[in-house]
Amino acid sequence: MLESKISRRGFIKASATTAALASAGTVGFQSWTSEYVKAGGQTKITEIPSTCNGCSSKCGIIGHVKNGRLWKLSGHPDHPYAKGKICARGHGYATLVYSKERLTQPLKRVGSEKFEPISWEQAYKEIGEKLNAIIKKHGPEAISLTEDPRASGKIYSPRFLHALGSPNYYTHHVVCSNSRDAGFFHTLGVTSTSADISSSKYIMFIGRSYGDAIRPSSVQSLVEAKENGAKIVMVDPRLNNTCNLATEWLAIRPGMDLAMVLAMSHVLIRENLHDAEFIKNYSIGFEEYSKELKKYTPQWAEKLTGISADTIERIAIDMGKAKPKALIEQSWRGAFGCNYENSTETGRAVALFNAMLGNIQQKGGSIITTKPELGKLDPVKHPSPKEPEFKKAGQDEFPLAYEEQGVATIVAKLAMEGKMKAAIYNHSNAALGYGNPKYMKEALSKMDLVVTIDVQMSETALLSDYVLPDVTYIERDEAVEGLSGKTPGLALRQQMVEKVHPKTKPIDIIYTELAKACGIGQYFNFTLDGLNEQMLAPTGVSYKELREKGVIMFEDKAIVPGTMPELKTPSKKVEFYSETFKKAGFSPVVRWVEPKVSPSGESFRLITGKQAIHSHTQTANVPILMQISKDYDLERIWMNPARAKKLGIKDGDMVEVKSSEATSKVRVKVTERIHPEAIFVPSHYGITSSYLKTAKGIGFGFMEHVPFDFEAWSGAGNIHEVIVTVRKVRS
Ligand SMILES: Nc1nc2c(c(=O)[nH]1)N[C@H]1C(S)=C(S)[C@@H](COP(=O)(O)OP(=O)(O)OC[C@H]3O[C@@H](n4cnc5c(=O)[nH]c(N)nc54)[C@H](O)[C@@H]3O)O[C@H]1N2
Ligand SMILES: Nc1nc2c(c(=O)[nH]1)N[C@H]1C(S)=C(S)[C@@H](COP(=O)(O)OP(=O)(O)OC[C@H]3O[C@@H](n4cnc5c(=O)[nH]c(N)nc54)[C@H](O)[C@@H]3O)O[C@H]1N2
Ligand code: SF4
Ligand SMILES: [Mo]
Repeated sequence: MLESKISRRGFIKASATTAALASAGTVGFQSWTSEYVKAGGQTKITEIPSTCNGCSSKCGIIGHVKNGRLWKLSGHPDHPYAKGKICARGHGYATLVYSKERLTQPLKRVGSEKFEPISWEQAYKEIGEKLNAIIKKHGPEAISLTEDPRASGKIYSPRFLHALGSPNYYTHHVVCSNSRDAGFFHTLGVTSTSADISSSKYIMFIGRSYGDAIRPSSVQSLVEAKENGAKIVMVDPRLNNTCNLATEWLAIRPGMDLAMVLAMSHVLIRENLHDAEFIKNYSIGFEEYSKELKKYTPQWAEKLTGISADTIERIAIDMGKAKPKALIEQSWRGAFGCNYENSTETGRAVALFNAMLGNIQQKGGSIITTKPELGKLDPVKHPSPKEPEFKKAGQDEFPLAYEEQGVATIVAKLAMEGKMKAAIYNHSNAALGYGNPKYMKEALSKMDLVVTIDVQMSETALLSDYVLPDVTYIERDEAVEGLSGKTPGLALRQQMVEKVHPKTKPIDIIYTELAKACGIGQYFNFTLDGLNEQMLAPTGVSYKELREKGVIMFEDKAIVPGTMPELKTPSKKVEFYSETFKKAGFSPVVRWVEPKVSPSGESFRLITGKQAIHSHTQTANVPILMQISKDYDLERIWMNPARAKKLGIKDGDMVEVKSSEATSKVRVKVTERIHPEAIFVPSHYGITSSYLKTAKGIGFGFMEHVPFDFEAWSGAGNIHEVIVTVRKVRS
């Protein structure tokens, strides 16, 4: 079996360089700021608590500001994700504020990739007129807005869109966790659980890598679990950088995780190791599911997964014995967030396996988190826009997708069909990262209006009619953020330095002013400070106090282990059998589903994942981070030596990667750390915007090879359903 063969040698080979990067504490910050900090005279240092924008974790940070310039950052000690530390991206990304390649003024497109600067007034006037003309001709349902939701965006963006009468608000989850979220939501009533890692005795990770896709506190909790003697099983076609902390690596065939979880569930019931009491009290439909599970034996799963039946049996039995301090971590994107036709069903099977262990709300188990009650704007003084009269586009096609997130790429499909006429992108590089870039480019070109709000000239901005320059997170205040977790809390992003470019504006101002130009200004008759005061009202925390502290946790409201909340599923219980799935035309109990495509002996499956020093496309142009990629050749694709040998490919060779969609050239890292069937493409290279000089041309554009597609259950992008061939070429 592959697992034992590669695991022993792979463990030894786990790269010291990348592991060191994963835990980097500081990046040389002083060197780049020193030229800005005026020497001599009085040095004034202020410390401002805020939140990082290096990735969606939004860890708490403290900005140390010297004479008005950002000097260094440290982790906020009270923030649950930071716990006093931030990662290398957190340090490096902050250099963006002083980058020479930022957007500095509003732009209007005047030709292919050609822009001219315009005033804010002109931008608002023209965008307002165009939006209103589209609404008049095609109705508000022809308008959409997509973003990576951050604290202010979450409030301002949907409000703006609803004021225009459109429900079409989308998030980036379509290429992140739409599948997992749909699977979990219809099973447990939440799109994700949290995991009480540090108290757990047996932890299985399925395609989730704390050591690469970093959140500082997650890494710390895993170290604690390891020190407490927990068993840590890593299921990944790749020996990722968390494997340094693992007790076992299972090099599964990509796309086959569902088979493994079904077989483990089969063993749990066969061995009578499931928590019958929990199942009786808190679930429905267990009988139907256990009947379905009879056929999913470990021997059946061995053929699909490449993991031996003995290993599957042993792990399921050991987890059953360790329950409730045993869990399959809820995962995020890697294995079943958005990748395969079977990903929603994998999400469901994982949630149900945890339920069978009875680990929900238990110490060392899965946690349904709690969040603080925040106030809303006073409805008399600040009336909310009416709920739009239409359903969000995509809801009919994908009724299982979590409604608040939607299926963002439906915008592109409808644009191709001539039904979507306007798209606003805020804090989103959808044209490069959400779907096949060629398809996205054509779709965007078919719309009457595309507006992008960004801090740099992203690929999406390049395809837009108007580009509006946001200030960076170092230069702005944002709305109050409610933190959900075992303990609920509050965090606040705050301005650290004066804005560097006078013509940039934060989105609360952009939406407020644009709303006026659209004739919907009455819905934005409040200030950000006023909003924050009202959001904080029910919490008993004053705005002044939150501004001073940056993070406030409500320890007295922490979840008490063992107390089961009422679930937000239709039955209010864990659903082993789902009427919702049945109504949507799917099997009400989880069944085995094949991935859409499979590699032959000659071809490979393309898979992707994070590197500790980059966040999607947004960090690629940060010189201090990209230099690490260059120094360690991190942009190379990974290939197994057995396959490389057959193809006459050696480490460092240049190869051509060919799929149904594209042909690319890139260098190879030949390593035993990858399953022979897979090619791993690190995220996120292949930047094509010529405005991003540091990043352009380095590495490989993964999404270029991904056919534009939707997973049938959740609408997710199916981004690992890609087959490629590889051959050696001259460099
Ligand atoms: N450094 C960094 N950290 C980040 C981010 C970032 O951009 N950069 N972004 C944040 C965001 S938005 C997200 S969603 C999370 C994502 O967090 P993760 O999901 O943990 O991150 P990924 O690296 O995308 O995927 C994790 C692992 O899944 C493996 N994998 C690929 N295919 C399969 C498969 O078929 N089966 C199994 N079992 N494993 C597979 C990959 O080899 C990879 O090691 O990271 C967050 N943290
Ligand atoms: N190959 C590959 N592709 C992936 C993934 C992968 O692992 N591999 N991961 C997927 C995942 S998990 C996710 S979540 C998505 C993420 O996809 P996106 O959410 O689109 O993330 P980015 O590609 O980083 O693009 C973010 C954009 O926001 C801009 N931005 C940054 N800061 C600000 C700001 O303060 N204000 C404004 N207005 N804009 C700002 C950036 O410049 C950038 O253009 O990518 C997915 N795509
Ligand atoms: S994990 Fe790193 S990049 Fe992400 S928010 Fe935290 S410190 Fe910033
Ligand atoms: Mo993500």
